[in-house]
Amino acid sequence: MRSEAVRTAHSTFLDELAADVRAGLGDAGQKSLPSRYLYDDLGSALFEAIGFLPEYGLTRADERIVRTHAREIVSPMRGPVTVAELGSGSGRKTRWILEALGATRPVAYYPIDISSAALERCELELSRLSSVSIESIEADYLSGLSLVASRRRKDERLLLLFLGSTIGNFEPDDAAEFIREIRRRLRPGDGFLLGTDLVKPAPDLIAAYDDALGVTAAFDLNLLRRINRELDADFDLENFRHEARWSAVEKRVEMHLVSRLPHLARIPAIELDVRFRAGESIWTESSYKFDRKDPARMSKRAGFAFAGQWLDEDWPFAETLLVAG
Ligand code: AVI
Repeated sequence: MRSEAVRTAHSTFLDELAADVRAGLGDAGQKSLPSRYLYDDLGSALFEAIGFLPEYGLTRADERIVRTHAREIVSPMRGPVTVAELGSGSGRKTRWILEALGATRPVAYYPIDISSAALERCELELSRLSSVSIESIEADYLSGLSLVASRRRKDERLLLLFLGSTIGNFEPDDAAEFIREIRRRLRPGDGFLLGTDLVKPAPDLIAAYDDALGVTAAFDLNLLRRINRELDADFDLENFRHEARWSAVEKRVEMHLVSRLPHLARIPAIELDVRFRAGESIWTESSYKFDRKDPARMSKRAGFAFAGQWLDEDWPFAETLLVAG
């Protein structure tokens, strides 16, 4: 039964991947691929490694803020609390929030992720926390959140965590819609902790997304390797180089895979041949950066009120607490 469900899920995934690859590479104009496909098992491991790079301060800043201010962050949450997290990550940052809440009451924690490997890692990291019960939800963010919201008791508040500036990987309109969808699933008084990476000097941003060791380049190129594996394509990784670009106007870092020479790649599973000119790129990710006031502004329109903000000095980053109105 379970393996049947897994097979169905995998074929749905393949259909979506095939449609996205066709849409992104099949037409003239800027080629692109959705960044969510960066995270297969190897991609997720490479992203973990990125968090340790000296050039990429984001993950450490996010954890520093949560570690330093956990008690203040959870202080508006009175009574029984359920914590849900979109994207379980390694669980390292969440530990501080759960410890702060768990010091005074039992806490139920629901990490939500489409990757079972990520959920397992998170459970392992947090399994020894006393007074915290963990139940992993293997689902996309909004379905997982609906499930958690429907399960909690009437008297339980929900604290939703969306850390790591993953919101920055959404296009601005999609981010606004996503926050509205989140609000629809919450009740007045529920908390929403949103992590956002702030704008910083261009050279720091470029270095963060094009590190000297080449880990981010490997993370980016692995996307083509994944398409080779899943769709039987023949991308030659040697034909591409990774490039990070900063657009000050759009306030975003873009990751591109730039073709080094004119060539053709074949994707037989979708009967597509993709022609590249020298210098032509596949746009693989946008990472939007924010000003301090952006999180409250974006969330206000969705029905959240500002309840507090904590910043990191070393690597400009903001953790913003919002309360559903
Ligand atoms: C997951 N996300 C917030 C990362 C970011 O910084 O946009 C993904 C990443 N891409 C390259 N390095 C890290």
